[in-house]
Amino acid sequence: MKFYYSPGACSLGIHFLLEEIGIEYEGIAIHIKNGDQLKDDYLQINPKSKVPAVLRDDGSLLTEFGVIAHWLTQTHARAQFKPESFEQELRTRETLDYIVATMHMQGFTRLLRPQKFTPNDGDHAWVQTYGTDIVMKAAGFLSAQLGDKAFIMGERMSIADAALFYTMFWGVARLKLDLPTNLIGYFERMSARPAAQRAMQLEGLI
Ligand SMILES: N[C@@H](CCC(=O)N[C@@H](CS)C(=O)NCC(=O)O)C(=O)O
Repeated sequence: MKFYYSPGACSLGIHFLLEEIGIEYEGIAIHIKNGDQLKDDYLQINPKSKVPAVLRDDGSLLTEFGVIAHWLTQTHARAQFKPESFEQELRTRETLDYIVATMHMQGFTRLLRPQKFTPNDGDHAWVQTYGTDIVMKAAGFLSAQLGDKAFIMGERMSIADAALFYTMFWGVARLKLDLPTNLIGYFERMSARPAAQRAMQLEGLI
């Protein structure tokens, strides 16, 4: 399979998952900072012009973080990531979707790319403050859910950890936000895992 990512983008969570599961894949960097996602070569592969994306061996493309994570774990690591019950599966997906759709898309995007939300440079600080509020509110919920557990859904890793890992890479490592201490500790533990180290090295982040 071919895996399309941009260094340090949300695709880092899928990169981490690929390394954690230990699947063979070809990683292809699409540099968002150079606008590679909008160039014809990539648009022919993924007209949505986003990463992450996975081109499967049957030639079909999968997009959307949660869907890619779900497919990877179901097809390549079923036992390791098998939810204990349907309720646990639902709660895992609820957590992942909250991290990606709210914390990332609504919060971090405002913080990191305020220009996407206003044509006026003078409004950037306001947009970023609003984004920070969204991130911190989400961090409060996630901190309470994590408590002193090893992973966000309990003592076993789940696909929601792939999402929490990349958002904490932004919040802790990149932006150094004043986040709850258990989330900072979580990021330190997760980023020390060999799979996280490999993913970050491959993306040139460490
Ligand atoms: N809904 C998509 C969102 C992915 C997304 O927003 N990716 C960003 C990088 S973190 C991207 O490709 N941005 C390129 C752009 O906006 O032009 C998903 O869940 O995978």
